[in-house]
Order: sequence, then structure tokens, then C-alpha cells
Amino acid sequence: MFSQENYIEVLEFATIAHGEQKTPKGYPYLAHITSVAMEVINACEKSNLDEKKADLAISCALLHDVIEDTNITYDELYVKFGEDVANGVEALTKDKTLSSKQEQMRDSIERLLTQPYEVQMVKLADRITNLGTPPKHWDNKKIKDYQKEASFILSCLGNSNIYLSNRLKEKIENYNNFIKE
Ligand SMILES: [Mn+2]
Repeated sequence: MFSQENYIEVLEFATIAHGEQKTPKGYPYLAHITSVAMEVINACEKSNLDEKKADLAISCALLHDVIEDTNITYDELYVKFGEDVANGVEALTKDKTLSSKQEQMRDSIERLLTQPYEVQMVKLADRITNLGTPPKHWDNKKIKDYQKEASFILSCLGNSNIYLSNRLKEKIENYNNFIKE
């Protein structure tokens, strides 16, 4: 089980934080974060996570991009939602002072590995959500690299939840349909 009241409260906070931000496909950003939260909720229920763990996973799912993409800070999350949520969202945030995207990903995963499984699950759910049809402007190399990066995420964080890791595996396989050889 999870707290529906917590879901609503965190969703409202994330809605205001992301404001007019859009996804790469041009949808309101909520379409992204509620999809990530849906994957996490499904996995929590199937895995019978207790309410405390499920609420941490779901809160981090709804908030996973607020430090990276909005002006919300770690301290604000700490005050409003507590230390575990703030630490989780921070670990899910890329360090943009690192020069390459590869380094940013590696660093974020290293930090995620020090977090509980409930937080690591969000990274799997995020990539599951992002492995839909690639944006039109992506070339073959970019698509291949994105698939490779997804395999790296799976190999590092797959232990966190069997349902999400199986679903990500499937998504990575299906992504071959977008690659031209
Ligand atoms: Mn995301």
C-alpha cells in the first residue's frame, strides 16, 4: 500500500515546480513525471513494499527532476518532505559541473548505489518511460547510445526491483525497432 494523500500532496508540489516546462515531445511535463510514478506504483504494489518504502519511492518519482530542471533546492525538499526524499532526489540529479554526459551518468549512478532500493527504482522507471519512440531529430548513433546507456543503468541498478528490471529489459529489446543497421 501507499498513501494516496502523500501522492496528491507531492504531485501538487511538482506540478507547481515544473510550471510551463514541456517534455521533448511538447507535452506538459506532468505527462513525464506521472508516467514515471505510475511505473513505480505498479512495481511497489507487485513487490508488496510497505507503505513507508512505497511513499519514498513514489515521492522521489514525482520529484525526480525538480532539482535538475527547476529552481527547487535540496533544502526546500528537506524542509517539506524530509531527509530521505531530499537525499533521493539529489542522487537522481545530474551534476552539471561534470564535463561529459557520460561522467554525469556514472556519477549519478554511483550516488544512487548508496541510496535505498526505493530510490534506485526511480532511475529504472525514468528510463523505461524515456524509451518510447525517440525524438525525430535523433540520428542512429544517438539512438544506439541511448540504448547502450539504458543497458548500463540496468546492469548497475537492476537489483533494486525485479518488475522494473524486467520491464526495462523488454524496453531495451524493443528499442532495436528504432535502430537502422
Ligand atoms: Mn525524468
